[in-house]
Amino acid sequence: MSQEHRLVLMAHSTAQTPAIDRLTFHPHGLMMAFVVDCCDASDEYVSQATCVNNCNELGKVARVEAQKLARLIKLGYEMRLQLSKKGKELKEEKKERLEQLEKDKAEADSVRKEKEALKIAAEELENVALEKYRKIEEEVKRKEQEEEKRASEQEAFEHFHRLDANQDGKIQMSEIQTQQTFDQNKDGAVSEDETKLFFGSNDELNWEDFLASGWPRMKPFLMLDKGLFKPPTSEPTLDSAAEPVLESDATTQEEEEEEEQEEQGGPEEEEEEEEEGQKTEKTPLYDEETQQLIDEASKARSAFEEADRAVRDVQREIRQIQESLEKDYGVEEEFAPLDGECFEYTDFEYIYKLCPFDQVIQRPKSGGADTRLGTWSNWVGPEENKYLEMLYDKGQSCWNGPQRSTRVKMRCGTENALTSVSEPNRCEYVFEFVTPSICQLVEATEAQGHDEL
Ligand code: MAN
Repeated sequence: MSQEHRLVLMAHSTAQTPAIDRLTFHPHGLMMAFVVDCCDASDEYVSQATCVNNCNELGKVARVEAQKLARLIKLGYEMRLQLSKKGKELKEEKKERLEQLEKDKAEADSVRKEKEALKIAAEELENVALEKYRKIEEEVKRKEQEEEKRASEQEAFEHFHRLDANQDGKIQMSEIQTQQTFDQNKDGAVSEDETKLFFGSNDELNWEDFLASGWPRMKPFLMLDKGLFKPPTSEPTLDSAAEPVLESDATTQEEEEEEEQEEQGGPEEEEEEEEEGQKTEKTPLYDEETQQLIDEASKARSAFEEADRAVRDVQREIRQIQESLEKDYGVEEEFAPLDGECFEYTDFEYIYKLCPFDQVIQRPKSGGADTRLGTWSNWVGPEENKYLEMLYDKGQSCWNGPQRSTRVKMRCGTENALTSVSEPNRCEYVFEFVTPSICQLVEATEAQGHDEL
């Protein structure tokens, strides 16, 4: 092989798997050299290539680099030991906390049970005391509904008489046609077709038909009109409003509208006043004993809710700790301190956020919603060291594609950092994460890639 380009691996994170395998020096990673190898040149003779034996230079460069890397790896490894120690401590703390929480849970359960019994008892007493008030309330409500019905009929009655211009007790189409309000297409005239909506198959409407079908259909037109005009300046009485209004041909549209407004404004205001009067009547004032029972029941309810919340809080914490204890933080717990931290990497378009053992997020720099690129699944590195790669899956679905997922390749380094992000396939992301947690010491000879030296 002539001018053989050989990757000289300076260090291994494990004997088998290169942790530092990039062609460039990365601030967070470790270095790897790209060497034109004519050292010894015995293999180059085969291809008869011109090659100067550069063993000495290569040896020097390689030795310096190897020493540098060996130092970094050693430092990384020492950090890993610390992280592992911390991870083991965290695990112990979690176990202790879990034990405590199990006890707290038993206690919280019994408090909750006690508070529940007190609440049930207090509510029973409250219920009995409130029963008589409920009957009063029902009666008030019934009266209110009756009153509403009466007021609505009264309003319909007033309009019936107003529209019944010839006062024959029936409303004819011609009487409706004088009312501009019903000019639906606004062509200046109320056509027969436009009146049909109110008459259905009838030629005229008597009071019963008007109340049952004509009025409910007319009311929206009158209300719409009402909203268009100025509110009345004088307050008409119920009596004057109830009087049927005979409209002469000479009445201008404006006058008609004003009259209409006055007619409708009067009774409605009266209704409001009546309602207000009923409101005070509606809220029953409880007698002292009942009020006391209500207060006691309220207190018992609050105490129960508090106890219930306490149980749920303990349960939540137990679940979180159990989930955490089930996570694989490495054989020596060396990855445990990463849980709870997040690391960012910014490219042209996005800020990527890796929260180890939790989730991966993509945030557009220009603003907008985050996209979940996956949640923690498991370690998926090669058989000899599964801790070299993490998988985050079940992320947000890709348009017309799979659910997003992210693989995180772990590199040895002396600090934790997300050092690169790529999307080799649409919605499949590959991150590189540098961490001391993956650093492992190797024999000095293994760190020398150049076997000829
Ligand atoms: C977004 C981002 C990209 C992804 C496309 C797929 O723009 O999540 O990373 O490739 O959606 O449609």
